[in-house]
Amino acid sequence: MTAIDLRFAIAEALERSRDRSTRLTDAVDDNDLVRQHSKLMSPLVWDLAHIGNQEELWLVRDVGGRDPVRQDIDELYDAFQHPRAERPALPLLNPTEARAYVREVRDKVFDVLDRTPLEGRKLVENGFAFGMIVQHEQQHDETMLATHQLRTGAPVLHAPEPPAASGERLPAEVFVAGGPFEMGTSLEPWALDNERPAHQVQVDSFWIDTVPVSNGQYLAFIDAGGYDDQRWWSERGWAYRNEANLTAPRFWRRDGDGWLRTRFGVVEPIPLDEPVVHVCFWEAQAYAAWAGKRLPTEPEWEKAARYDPETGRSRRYPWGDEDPTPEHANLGQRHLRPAPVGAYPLGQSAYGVRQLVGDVWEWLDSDFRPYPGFKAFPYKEYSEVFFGGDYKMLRGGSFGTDKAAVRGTFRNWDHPIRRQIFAGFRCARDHRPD
Ligand code: AVJ
Ligand code: FE
Repeated sequence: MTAIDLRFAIAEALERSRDRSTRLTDAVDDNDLVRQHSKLMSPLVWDLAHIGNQEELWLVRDVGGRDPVRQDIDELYDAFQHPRAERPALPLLNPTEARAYVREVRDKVFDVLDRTPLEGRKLVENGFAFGMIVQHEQQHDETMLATHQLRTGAPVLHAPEPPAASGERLPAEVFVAGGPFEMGTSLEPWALDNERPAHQVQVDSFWIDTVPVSNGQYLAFIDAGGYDDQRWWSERGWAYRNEANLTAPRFWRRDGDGWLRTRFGVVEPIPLDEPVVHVCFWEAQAYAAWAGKRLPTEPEWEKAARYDPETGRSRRYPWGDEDPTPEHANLGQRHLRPAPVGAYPLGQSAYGVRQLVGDVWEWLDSDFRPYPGFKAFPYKEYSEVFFGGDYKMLRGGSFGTDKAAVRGTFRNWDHPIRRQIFAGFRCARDHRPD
């Protein structure tokens, strides 16, 4: 890519993320922007100014070497200074001020982008710092989308329906032969520190589901009394099931003999063929045990997603090396729900596994740890401070993840009890030749 093409691609990605932040914050009134819709989330106006503040810190001050725009507010928007529950009580910028702030920062960033050579310094090589900030904004946009899902009231977001299932009869699972594969990346220019470096990993033979677990399958687990049967739950999972009195995915409620769910303000019957979403790790793990299976590990997921057994190479995405298009995956909030299981035939992996990228994040039975040779870059607070904590891995992105913020190597993590994120799962099992 030439320097001009790279600058153009950066500008396009910056604008796409800002259009999305604007849509998510303009959809509600000022009252709604400053309110806390859930203790788990920040007020939307905090996310907006925090997006601007990170952009100011990295692109205006560090990359651009410019004077601060608003040094006085750094502390308010430092996620490590104030837990989410405290944020509404802070003297935050009001919606008008926050909008003016992100605009002012962005104007300076476009000027920095025009004048900074995108080489010579690791932080800017291949536009990395700009890519990091694009991903940061998109990550917060997905968080804001989750806040929208938690708010009550009439629908304010609208989008067309996702594509239908392809209608083919797919095998329930595929076999992945044991052997080494290359996990992670040393080449992907905008990959974040925890995805690096590329390294060989030995994976034993396993089977993995062709598609994510559907609402219909999950309902069978509920109907079989799965929530009341301790056999399927791990010790911590059972304790949390009891503490939180879990009986169904978040946002579901009983309606006579059936169930309804609320999705961005719309109350609707549960679509049986759609991947289940808004379950925590413990629920995913219990379902898998009930089904006689288990959750995949992170190396298994990445091998099923990236490895091409014909060439022995790991691809950038399940379908190959091309960037995602709307035909490959349900990404970018183009739709406000996952597509039915079996959709996106063009997005399948070399093994024929579908919907690994997009639709729902997938819970995995792996903890968040660094790869061998990991180096924090450019700051420890993105990944390093979370290694070894009480987190489970999530892969593949959801319908609310932008294409800039997910890849075959992209690693996400969250506490195993979290249910407001757009996470589901698929199952795997050991290969037992006999
Ligand atoms: C990587 C999605 C877990 O949103 O908590 C945003 C990303 N880090 N701002 C999060 C992040 C700093 C992070 N996750
Ligand atoms: Fe952040």
